[in-house]
Amino acid sequence: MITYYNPLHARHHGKVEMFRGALVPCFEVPARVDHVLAELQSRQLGILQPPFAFDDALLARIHSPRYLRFLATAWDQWVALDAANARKDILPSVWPTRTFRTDIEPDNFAAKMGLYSFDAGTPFTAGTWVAARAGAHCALSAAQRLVQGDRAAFALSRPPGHHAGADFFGGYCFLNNAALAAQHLRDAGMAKVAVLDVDYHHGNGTQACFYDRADVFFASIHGDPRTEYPFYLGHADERGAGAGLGANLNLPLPRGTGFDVWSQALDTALQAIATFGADALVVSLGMDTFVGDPISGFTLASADYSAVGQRIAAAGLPTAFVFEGGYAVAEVGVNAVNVLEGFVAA
Ligand code: SP5
Ligand code: ZN
Repeated sequence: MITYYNPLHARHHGKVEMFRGALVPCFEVPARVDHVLAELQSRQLGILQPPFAFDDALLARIHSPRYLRFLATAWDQWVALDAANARKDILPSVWPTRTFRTDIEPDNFAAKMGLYSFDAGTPFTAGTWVAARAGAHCALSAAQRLVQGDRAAFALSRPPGHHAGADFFGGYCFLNNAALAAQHLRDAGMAKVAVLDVDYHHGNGTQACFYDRADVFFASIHGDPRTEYPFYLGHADERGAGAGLGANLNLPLPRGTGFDVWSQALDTALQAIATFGADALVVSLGMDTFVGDPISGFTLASADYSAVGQRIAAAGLPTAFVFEGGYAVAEVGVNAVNVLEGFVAA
């Protein structure tokens, strides 16, 4: 399977995130992608190719211009405040919640950070923009591969993307790689595209990007937002709005869910995608459903991921896999490549 690997991913390397009143080491680390790359190479599964050259204007098909301008300049703004800032990550500390205005971009840098984010767990570092931008180009390239007729392609990148919305970052995500891939497939002439999000966490950003659209179906299997991050979206009654009513499917499951029940949800999602009549599929491939994941609550085993790949392949659609979460670092390579190998074998 052609794999678009983001060689700049390690430029995004957050030091700490806020957790229970303390700054703790980041879970979303460069080694995650290194392990997937090593496993692809040892099984001779991924054929690495450099991404296509894309105009950054494609990023604006999903993200707002002012948000993109902020991401591109945030680090320089931060260091301009105080040269000593160059040794620290940026974390937001103030947010415009209900009743505040978001139409005016403040001049104050901390206020801008809050305007464009939704949690304090997503540090912005010196290389965040460079890494996220290159990763988005990998996701666009995987989509382009499908346009050219390939059965499947893989975007191996970080930071992940599915929590990022049109104009906000959070949940370790800055640019919504899966949404960009889906939009690129639409722009290339595929009439109907589906996004299947199997990350442990609800893909709130992707859902929000397509919630009122009938041309992109979003299906997600995730921890119940009543107890699980990102908390404020991902309930079963969110079925889409306006023209998009019926084109959003959330399958929240309780902490502790194992493969028996999880795989039934997968079949439900794939059936809905078939009924929708998608021409292509984007998979938000989060591996944090693994039993050993340090921040998640499902109990899938490494061997289960081969079956996941097989079932996705059985949908018979051109499929772009986009790497998302998964924080059991030592196992994330085996688990992700099990999905891909299961897909290829099917
Ligand atoms: C892409 C992705 O998977 N993003 C997930 C972001 C989750 N951020 C919140 C993490 C909360 C950490 N909770 C630690 C529980 C340790 N028992
Ligand atoms: Zn996740």
